[in-house]
Order: sequence, then structure tokens, then C-alpha cells
Amino acid sequence: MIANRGEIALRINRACQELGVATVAIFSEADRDSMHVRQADEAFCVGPGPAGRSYLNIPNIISTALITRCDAIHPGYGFLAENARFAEICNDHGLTFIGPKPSVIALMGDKATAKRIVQDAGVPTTPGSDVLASPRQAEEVAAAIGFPLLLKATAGGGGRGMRVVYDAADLERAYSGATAEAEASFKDGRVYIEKLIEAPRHVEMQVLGDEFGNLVHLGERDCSVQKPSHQKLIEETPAPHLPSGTREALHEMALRAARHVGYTNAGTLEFLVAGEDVYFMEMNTRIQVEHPVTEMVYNIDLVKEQIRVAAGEPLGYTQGDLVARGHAIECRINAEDPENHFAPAAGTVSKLVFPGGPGIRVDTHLYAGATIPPYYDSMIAKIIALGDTREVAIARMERALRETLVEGVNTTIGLCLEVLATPEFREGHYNIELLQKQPTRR
Ligand code: MV4
Repeated sequence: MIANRGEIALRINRACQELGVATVAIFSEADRDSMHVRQADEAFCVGPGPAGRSYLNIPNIISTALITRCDAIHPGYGFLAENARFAEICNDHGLTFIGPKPSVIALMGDKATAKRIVQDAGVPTTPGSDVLASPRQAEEVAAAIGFPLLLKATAGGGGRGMRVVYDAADLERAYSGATAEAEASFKDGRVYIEKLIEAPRHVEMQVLGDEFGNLVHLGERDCSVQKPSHQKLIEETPAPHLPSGTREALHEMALRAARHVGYTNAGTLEFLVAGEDVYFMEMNTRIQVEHPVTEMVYNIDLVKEQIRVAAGEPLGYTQGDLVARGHAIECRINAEDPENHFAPAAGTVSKLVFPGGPGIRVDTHLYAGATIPPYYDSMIAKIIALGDTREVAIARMERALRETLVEGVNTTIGLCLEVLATPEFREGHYNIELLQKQPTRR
């Protein structure tokens, strides 16, 4: 069962087709005409458009999987992908959850716990506190680590429920604000403190483990090009200008942390990199949107690997067998409304042309005439460029973006081209600040 929609549902279906595995898609009433519904072997409606009533409707999804005699459920990313309870319910019903063990999802889902465990493995984490018990404890920790600092929700991740605090006078208000926001968003108001790392790069590590203790890494991805909303826009591998010692340390730390938690299946460890300093931040226990850049340079199908290891197959290779070749960049194409603070745009795509040619991969569920429902994420396509060098990959990406035509909705294509043209990006000397200053340029 493919328990997702959009491009990742197609991506999972492709892996299954190549493996000779039959697929069952689920869809909401808003997605009846979606491409994933057509391409899967079977498809069943699980509820109305709003995700809470369909793609997050656990009883409907589980009963559909049981009725259609599915063996396993691939959750994709988003929706139920990092829901430990869902993973456990799948396994309890004899449906293999394609991902790590539910206990590991739960541990990593609690960001303060994840940091503590990873630190126990000897991996440096961002300096800070464990969960705070009171505003008074926040003051004590703040006095010890100094300002500026960040308050983060332990149930959060990805920047939700985060507050920057510049001085002691703002702490109490930030604490109650962060706590209230975390309580409202996650029904868990617990927060912790971190020292603010200034102008870091966001570099993440891909790992993959089987159920026999074999674990490999598949290099890093630089995801520093993010919108102020923490939406990633451009990702690349390898990370440009990473000192070789820092890169090796990062690879080593990822393996050590993943091995320490008994990690199985595909996962990503997020780090902040500032100069030679590397700090673990959080771990994502799912396949990520940006996985294709890793697939391109390693010539490996991560989704097939996820399915194989979930079926109890051994990896069949070791770290030494894995060699990265070339440079890959991904641009995310989102449908956004510039008239409405770049909110996700719903609408109908009237004309559509995607690029092709050497070194270009397009992962999308879009087709000419498709309607984009208002209920879900705004990403409509990912364009991935591979080159022998970073320069070739950039040139390919630029021509691919110029070949692309999307009529009917406004997209991030122009913004991607602007970023690719900046001296900071071209030289590979950029950090998370790149898109923070001018929030909405196009
Ligand atoms: C940080 C940080 C600086 N110092 N933590 C943002 C999303 C979430 N994953 C964590 N985030 C950050 N955590 C410390 N201790 C800066 C960010 C951050 C950021 C990180 C990656 C990419 C873009 C970002 C934009 C703003 C802030």
C-alpha cells in the first residue's frame, strides 16, 4: 500500500513496479483524478479532501490495506510517515511498516530525547538544555549558555514552535509563547533551549540499515537554501567546500548515531555546520523529499532499498562498495500565490512542459489539465540535475528550469533561477541566511 499522494506516491509506485510488487493506492475525494490513482494497480478512496479525514485517517487506511490483502505500507513523507503509533498499528495488523522500528520513530520524534541519545553515542550536539521544567529554569540555562539562544519545541522539528531570544528581558515572553504554540500545534508544550549557531549551513546525512545490523551512509546533502518559512528550495550533494576532515567527521558521526539507536531502513540526520564545527540537530525517520540527489550520485534506488530491507533482505553491500560520482542539485517547484503572501496556490494547470535531456530527472505527479487541490502541500515537481562537476550540474539545472513551462499557477521557478544566479550560490559559499533577508522576491 502506498499511503500517500503526489509525487512521492508515484515514486513509490515506480520502485514497486520495478521490483514486481503489486500496489494499492489510497486517495481522497479531492485526488480522484490524481496521477498516482491511475498508475497504481488498484486504488481506493479513504475519505474527503481534508487530510485529517483521508491521508491521516488511520482506521480507513488500515482497513483498506487489510481488505486488499496488502503485505506492507509505505508511508512516504509527511502525513503518517513519522507517526510511531501508526507504525505500531500497521505491525500489529501484520502489515509491515516500511521504515524503522516504532520505538525508534518515537525516540527520534522527541527532539530533546534524540539529542540526548545521540550525545550518548559521542556525537556533538548543539549546546543547550534538556526539556525545561519552568521559566525559572529557562533563566538559569540562558545565563549559563548566553544569548542569543533558541527555544525549540521537543515535539517540533523543522522550525515549528521555534523562538529566537536575543536577551534576558525577552525570555519569559518567548518561553510562554513557544510553550503555547507547541501545545496548540502538537498537544505537547515542552520546550528546550539551544545556543543560536550563527550563519550555519544545514547539512544532512543519508543512512540506510537492514535488519541484520548492516548500516551504511550515502553521503551528505546541503539544504541551506530555505525560505524564511523553513521550506527547502534547493538541495545539493556533495556539500560544496566542506573541508575533507569535516566531511569525514560528519559521515562517521551519522553512522555512530544511527548504529547507537539500532536504526533500520532509510533515515536522515540533520546537522548544523559552522566552520569546522558540526552539531547534530535532529533525525528524520522517513524518506525525504530531497532523496533523489543522493540517488543520482550513488546510482542507487533508495525506495527500492527501503522495500527490500523491510522485507527482511540484507543490504548485500558494505560502505566500501558505495562510491559517489558527480554532483547533483534539486530544485523544488511549488505552486504559490504571490498575491497572497506566497501561500500555496490551488488551481488548474492549463499548459505544462517539463525538461529532459542529459542529466535531468523530473519527479512530478502533475499533468496538463490537472487541478491542484487546496488541501495539501504546494510542491508540484522536483527537477534534479546531475553533472560530472558542480558547474555542469548548475548549467544543466538552469537550462532545465528555462525549458519548464507551467501555466495556470505561479511557481518557484523564477526564485530558483534567481538563487542559482547569485555569486554566493555559484561559488558554493552560502549558508541558511541566503534567503532569510528578502523573504519574497518574486
Ligand atoms: C538552529 C539554528 C541555529 N542554531 N538551531 C530551523 C529549522 C529547524 N530544523 C532548526 N532550525 C534552525 N535551528 C541552532 N541551535 C538555525 C535554524 C534555522 C535554519 C536551519 C536550517 C535551514 C534554514 C534555517 C533558517 C532559519 C533558522
